Amino acid sequence: KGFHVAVVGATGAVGQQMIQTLVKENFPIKQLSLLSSARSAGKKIVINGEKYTIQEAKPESFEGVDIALFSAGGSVSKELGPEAVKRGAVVVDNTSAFRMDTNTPLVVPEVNENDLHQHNGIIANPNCSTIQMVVALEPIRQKFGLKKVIVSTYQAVSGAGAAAVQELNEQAQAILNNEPYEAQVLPVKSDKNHYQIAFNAIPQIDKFEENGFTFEEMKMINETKKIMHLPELQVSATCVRLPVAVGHSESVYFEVEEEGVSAKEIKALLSDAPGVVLQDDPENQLYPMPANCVGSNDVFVGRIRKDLDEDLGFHMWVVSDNLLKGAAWNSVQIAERLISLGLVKEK
Ligand code: 11C
Repeated sequence: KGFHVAVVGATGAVGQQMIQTLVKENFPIKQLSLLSSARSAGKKIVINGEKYTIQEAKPESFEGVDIALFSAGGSVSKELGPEAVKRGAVVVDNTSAFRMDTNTPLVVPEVNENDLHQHNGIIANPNCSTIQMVVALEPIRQKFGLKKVIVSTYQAVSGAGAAAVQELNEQAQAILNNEPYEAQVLPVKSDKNHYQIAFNAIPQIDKFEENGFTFEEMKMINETKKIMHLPELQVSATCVRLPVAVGHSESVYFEVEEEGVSAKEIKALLSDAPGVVLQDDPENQLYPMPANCVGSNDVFVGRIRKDLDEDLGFHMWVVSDNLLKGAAWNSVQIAERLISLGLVKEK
């Protein structure tokens, strides 16, 4: 009894976390198919004492699959997502392939779970930096309205994959040893230039668009409007990569619609919000930091304060494990909600 679940991209940074999350959450699994590119096929991994061989992902791999979690890059999702749907699977896709399609729901359960009812076989999992921000903003929107958001991010290298984490580690070691090290992965593997990330900060995540924003910044802008159902919301983002392995941080400035709201009211709201942990006690130097958030499914919020000039404006600091709430946990959480809502059935 249970579901036939497939993980596509099983050897990647997010895929590994998806498998661990399925196990940790006791997901009702009848059969687990671990799929990847041909390059990683044949690798063996042990889960709960049971040995699994990674198979190459092909259209036929999805025969009998109920739920397919994809995190193997946009082109794999574009090619194989519809093949999985054709064979009766519901796809939760953690790439940007379908996020902005009008007939694909883009879901963060704490914010827009009801959108799951509109799915046509594929549900998109948003970008990690968007997810943690909207989890923190949604309770504020519900109570006080939301007019404007300006976010600056401090993002971990694991967002760019396992190779980027390796680059940071090796490069830091090389620099400390006074040895040469040629960057090849960051800021963007497929872009022209590569820069040192160790002991540095790089204001480029993903490639630049013609408007001067990067694709990561545009994802934060467009996805936030879609998830929150606020097409008119003013959003702007600056995304920066830091030499942190796991855990994205964000400085978020937002303006509410209601006048006269206090920081105390925002704190009270967030102390009780789903998926949020409030860590805000400046007197005792309590605020969220990535090193303390790794391994948790929650979104941590602190440094909440009212702007000194703008009555509607507030600042907050938002941190979360980008591989969990930003990716694997949000995907598994979507799958859990699909089951609870009766939107996916065992075959
Ligand atoms: C990063 N946010 O930190 C990216 C990774 O669209 O799911 C996630 C890419 C995505 O580099």
